[in-house]
Amino acid sequence: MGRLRFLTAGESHGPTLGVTLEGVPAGLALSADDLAIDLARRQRGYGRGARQAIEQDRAEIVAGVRHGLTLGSPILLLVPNRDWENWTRVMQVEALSEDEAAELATAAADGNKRSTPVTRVRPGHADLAGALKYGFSDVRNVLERASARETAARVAAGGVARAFLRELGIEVWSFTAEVGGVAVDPARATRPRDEADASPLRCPDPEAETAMIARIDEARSNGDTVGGVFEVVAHGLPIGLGSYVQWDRRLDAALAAAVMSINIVKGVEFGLGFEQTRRFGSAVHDVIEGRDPGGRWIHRTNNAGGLTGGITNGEPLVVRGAVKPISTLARPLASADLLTGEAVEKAHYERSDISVVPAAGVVAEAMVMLILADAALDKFGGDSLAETKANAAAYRERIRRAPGDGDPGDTDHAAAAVHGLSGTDVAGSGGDD
Ligand code: EPS
Repeated sequence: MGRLRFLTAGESHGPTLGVTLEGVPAGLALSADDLAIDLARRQRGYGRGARQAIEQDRAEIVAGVRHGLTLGSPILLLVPNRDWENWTRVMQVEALSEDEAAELATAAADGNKRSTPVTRVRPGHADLAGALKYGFSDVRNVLERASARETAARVAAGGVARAFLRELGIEVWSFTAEVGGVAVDPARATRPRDEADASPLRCPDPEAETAMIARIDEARSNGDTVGGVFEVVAHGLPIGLGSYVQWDRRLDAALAAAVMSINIVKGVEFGLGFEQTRRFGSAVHDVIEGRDPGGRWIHRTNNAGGLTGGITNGEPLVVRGAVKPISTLARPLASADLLTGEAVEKAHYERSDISVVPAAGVVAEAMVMLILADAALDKFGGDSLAETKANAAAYRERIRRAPGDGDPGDTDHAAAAVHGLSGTDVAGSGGDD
């Protein structure tokens, strides 16, 4: 990310999560209520765990906004952990006094799980590698940050990106495409977007959703967990975000990294994805039908998922993420003890979710929106929203016309012929020196 940057902080049971977001232009209307919508969507979904009954995530805007408008300065958002009040001693920021350490030790000896150092590492979690890497003897020091609770901060930041992208006519949403091997059938995906979003699994296919719920119930009754696939879709993207000229400017690469960074995601695909490898080229590539009277370029299909050569091609962006089953199991797998190195019958368990595919989709929306906002700022610049919007509008107007029709934005030889200039002169005329 270049123009838009963000970093989160916070432990799952610490006082608060936080995120600093820098690069948002001045003049964007923003309120805590706007951000609360996606935060609530992230908490929902059939198969979520008991923690979500404790939390009511809300981001407090503590910097970067004045009188409801962004200032162009870093935006700081805080999402307090309500559960913190149950963990104040275990997660205390200050060094423990002798009395406090003794109090924790006594609680642990009395069987209080929270107060007991975690040493039975969970297969599939960051526990073992994290503890060894950082030299911890209590895995809590790892799991508090490795927990997907951190994604609430990302969703808060994603809400800012959503407000910005809306100003540019770009909308992003997601749905649950698969749970435990049960997939949405596009022919039965009849629910309109709002209805799908409000359904238990945020799923457009009611029949598939019923079968997905049965898979989650099956997992729950076996003390198990189950994964799936989400799909994120972005509409309203102009042709030309990202670039083919350098590896780190390819938008598909940035999006894949962003989605892959979500704790539970194990794979990312665009459009037809891996299915492309099983077909001939003639059954994969999207025939270009030409420009419609409104100046929009039409592809017959969207197998590429809205990106060709690392650049948006004007079709909807379609990104899917593979969600692994959560690694904290109510019926824990066998594992080993970090301190003794010996096998134990059961890994650590406190509480967990059974399935988080709908929530992971909301987090992926946030990550996609942050990357798209960065790409839009890279393309259109602007220190104020008005400036960004004017630049974006001028660009959209230009690409509605054919290259070579004399538009000052054109730089190729056809344009040079119209202007009666040499290629060299045109290249020079496009610069601002
Ligand atoms: C999460 C909060 C966590 C977990 C979950 C994500 O809360 P707690 O640990 O207090 O139950 O429910 O984290 C994991 C699935 C994990 O493996 O770490 C949340 O708010 O999303």
